[in-house]
Amino acid sequence: MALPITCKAAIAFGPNQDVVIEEIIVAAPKANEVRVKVNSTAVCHTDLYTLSGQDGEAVWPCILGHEGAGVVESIGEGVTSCNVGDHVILLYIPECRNCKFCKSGKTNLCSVIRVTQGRGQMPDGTSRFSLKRDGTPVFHFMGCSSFSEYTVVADISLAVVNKSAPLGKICLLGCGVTTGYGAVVNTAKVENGAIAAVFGLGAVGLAVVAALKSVGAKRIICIDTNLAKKPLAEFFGGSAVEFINPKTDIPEGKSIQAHLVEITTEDGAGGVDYSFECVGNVNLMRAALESCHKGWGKSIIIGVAAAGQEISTRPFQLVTGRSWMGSAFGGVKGRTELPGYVDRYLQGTFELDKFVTHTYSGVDKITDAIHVMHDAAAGALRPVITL
Ligand code: NAD
Ligand code: DAO
Ligand code: ZN
Repeated sequence: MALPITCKAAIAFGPNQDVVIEEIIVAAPKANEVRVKVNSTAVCHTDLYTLSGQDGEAVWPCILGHEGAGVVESIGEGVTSCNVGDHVILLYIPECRNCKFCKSGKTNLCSVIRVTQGRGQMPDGTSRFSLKRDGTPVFHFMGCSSFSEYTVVADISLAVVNKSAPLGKICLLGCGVTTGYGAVVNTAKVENGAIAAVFGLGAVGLAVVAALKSVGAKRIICIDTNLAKKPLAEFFGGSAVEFINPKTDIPEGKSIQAHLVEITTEDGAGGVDYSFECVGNVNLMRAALESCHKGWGKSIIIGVAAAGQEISTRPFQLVTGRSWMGSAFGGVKGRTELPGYVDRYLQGTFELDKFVTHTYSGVDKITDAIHVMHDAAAGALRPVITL
């Protein structure tokens, strides 16, 4: 029988405050739960977004972090999908293989623990975390809480992967890189020879660029307000990349969508075949949709906008054959598909290393890693903290 563990974690006490490193008690896993010794975690823009108070669903105090990988330390009653010592990637979209969503064959949005996960709880409605100093319960985050030396997750929220893969790299498969890649191959289903536009070149947008290259896109038009992203786009997308800084490269008074339609016009009509919004800005979402070609253009929303924001366009944009779609975790079913992504990384056919721009050691450094994500000049894609 597993006992409670005392360890350190980064606690988010409320919006717009630095996380605080505290000792916590991590309870033993209950039935169908797994306790994981977190080896590595990255910081994703979504952690910052929650910490900034824009996420209406956040519950405080909580332990953030959702791009994590580690080793199974103990398992609760009834767990058959993993064993102590297995190497795992944490999943913020679980895969139960049994709910209406999982069985539909149409989506990766398993919903069996959605309600409690959204409340920062384990599936039984309670938390496994508490502050050591006074016993205050601490909420979970996105079913993962990887900013802790140990975490407890539902057994359906783990992908068991090849033990020879470096956990400090494959933790990235828990969110941003998989999301960008999956949005191209699963959601948009981009074909060889396509013309695509990518708005925003963080880790998500650059993963979109890499995937577009891998499927043979003919033109990959990358839009970012930070010129420093140009060489990165060229690294991931090669010679198909064209870079546009909307602040400097577009004539005064002209919209980015008008510019994109103009530079892609052939036989009297223009627009990209596919566009991807990877920022979380509703104005860019509109621009991305309106950059699409009449008759067939597909625009995929990946960025997460602040709570309460709305998108708009003229409905005639859709009547005339453009599609507006969204993608969560790239449509990827984590337990089934992530082991294959890890194997492709090990074979050298899937890029992860270049996304790791900063490395830190120890849970105390999570604050530094969060700060580096806020510092545009640092050019951070993903800081990875080895716990
Ligand atoms: P990031 O902050 O690292 O990257 C955003 C990029 O957008 C930066 O390069 C920035 O310079 C650029 N940018 C900002 N404003 C711009 C503008 N007006 N025009 C052009 N470029 C602009 O973020 P990230 O980690 O790559 O995440 C991107 C978005 O995707 C976030 O909103 C995140 O929450 C979301 N996300 C969604 C999913 C999903 O499953 N749908 C998964 C992971 C992340
Ligand atoms: O099933 O209703 C649901 C929600 C599932 C979570 C999807 C979240 C996707 C985007 C969040 C960004 C992740 C970092
Ligand atoms: Zn399910």
